[in-house]
Amino acid sequence: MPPTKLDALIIGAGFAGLYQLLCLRDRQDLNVQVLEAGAGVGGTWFWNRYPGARCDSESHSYCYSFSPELTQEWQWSERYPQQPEIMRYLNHVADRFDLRRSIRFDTRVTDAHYDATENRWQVTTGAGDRYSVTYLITAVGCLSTANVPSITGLQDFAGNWYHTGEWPHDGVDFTGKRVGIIGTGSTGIQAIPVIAETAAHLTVFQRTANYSVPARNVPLTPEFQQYVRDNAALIRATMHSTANGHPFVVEDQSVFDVTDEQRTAIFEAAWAKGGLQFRANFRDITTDLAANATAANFIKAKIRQIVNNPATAEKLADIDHPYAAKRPPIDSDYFETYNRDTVELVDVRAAPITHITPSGIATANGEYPVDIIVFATGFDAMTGPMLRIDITGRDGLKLRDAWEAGPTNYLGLQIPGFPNLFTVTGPGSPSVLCNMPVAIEQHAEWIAACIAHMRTHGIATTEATQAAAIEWVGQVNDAANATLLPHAKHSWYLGANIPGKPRIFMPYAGGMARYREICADVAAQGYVGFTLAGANASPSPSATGPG
Ligand code: N01
Repeated sequence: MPPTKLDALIIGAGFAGLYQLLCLRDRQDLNVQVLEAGAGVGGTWFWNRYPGARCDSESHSYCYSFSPELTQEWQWSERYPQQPEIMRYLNHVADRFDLRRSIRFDTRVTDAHYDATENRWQVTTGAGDRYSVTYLITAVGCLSTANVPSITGLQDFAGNWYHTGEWPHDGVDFTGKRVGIIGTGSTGIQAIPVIAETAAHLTVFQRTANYSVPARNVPLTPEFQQYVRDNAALIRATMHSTANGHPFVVEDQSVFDVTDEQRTAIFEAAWAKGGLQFRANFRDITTDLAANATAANFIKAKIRQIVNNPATAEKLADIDHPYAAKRPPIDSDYFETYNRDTVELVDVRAAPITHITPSGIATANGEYPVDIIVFATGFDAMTGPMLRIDITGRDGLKLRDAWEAGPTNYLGLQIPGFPNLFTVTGPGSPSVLCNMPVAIEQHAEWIAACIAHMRTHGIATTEATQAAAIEWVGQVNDAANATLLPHAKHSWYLGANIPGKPRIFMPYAGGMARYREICADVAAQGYVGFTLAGANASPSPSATGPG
């Protein structure tokens, strides 16, 4: 069978793939297909069905904003949307815009290689189906490759074990079970209180203690829902003007502009309000160690106040990194959960996990019997979802070789040596440091505009130059170093959670608003930093990207 010929192929049907499809199929009338490994739309939300799975962005901002009609007709029920509600939303979007007819589900892309003679990408799926496409767009998500640590003995464990990112669709019944959960990142912090509600006993294996601020989730009032409808344009403008794409603005004051009493009052009010904007009360919490320490110490004091057992409180408050240097979790009764008689905290930094036995988890301090193990151990983030596809670019260059020392790309959008391959929210873009739908809409629109430009001007290939990519990686490093983010040595932002992964700060920390401007300038200057080639293409004005 000859391969199916398409203008564009999109890998993934999450937030990114759905909108990219709409941008290319409905606005440019291209022949587009989406291939999706899951049995339905949703991307990360299709797989992450663990107990307590909920978005930490507020619901009225964790959605598309490109369609005023969609915004007006959809109504969120809670301050933070739960996984099933996000799935209902994305299914609604798929139906409303008639996207499903262009998506093939249960179809995993295994291999994509660039054929220079035809200037096409040849794509193969797990079932052996082949596609030949002009533009290849990966919308594979940043956190879609589950990391199950290699711990000796897991294969002999007599009970069941699960990774939160590949959760069974019919759920897991913890009633009467002894459960062990490994990991206290955002996921573990969401799951632990919910699992503790039904488990007979829950043992939490903590390697790195973590900050968390109450989410204060509540049902949305009709007044707030009306406010969202009436102020959609303002909310969108705010999200587009801020560094992190959230609908709140970081206050332009230093923690040292106020007295100790005033600062405590501000932190108390933020703690009572809850949510990710805890860090937004002062401009220097994320950039200055001394300023950060005031927020960190406030949260540590809260932990000691909430947790009754002083030894447990000390383990929870013994945090080795600045606040928000790792992705800051928000929670519903996380620290309170340690006051249950049935919940136990084990410090596996002090006494590491040595192996798994048929009946439990063994540490240097002894064995903890469990019937179920939950791995809340995160993901091979950002590069993992790309590298598990065998991608080969120009002259046989494998992506895994091009990225051996860490991801090199330009604006997080294109990789030198991989013409006409575009990545949505790849490494080098703000993505995970931003409210994701905001980052995704900007990327999908930029990519669509680039493809439209190519078609209008008879350009056959667009490819990031090596010089622009190297310069951009420098900017990504500089942006990270201007913040406290690199101070968290065990962070997945740095690839530090995966043994052997190069330690490179992956997302762009310069802020979404700044990044949006840079990308717009690059396009306005005739795609500076990209080589545009083809019958009518004029050469790129400069080999390097924006300064
Ligand atoms: O994963 P993580 P996550 N032995 O990598 C521990 C997004 N998210 O799934 O810190 C013992 O943050 C590891 O310990 P350490 C969000 O962007 C979004 O929680 O490496 N422990 C850590 O405690 C988030 O940042 C939402 O020392 C081991 C934990 O496992 C990202 O997903 C909700 C270990 C992993 O934490 C990832 O969060 C939830 C081992 N061998 C998540 N290996 C939303 O709101 C790992 N750990 C949308």
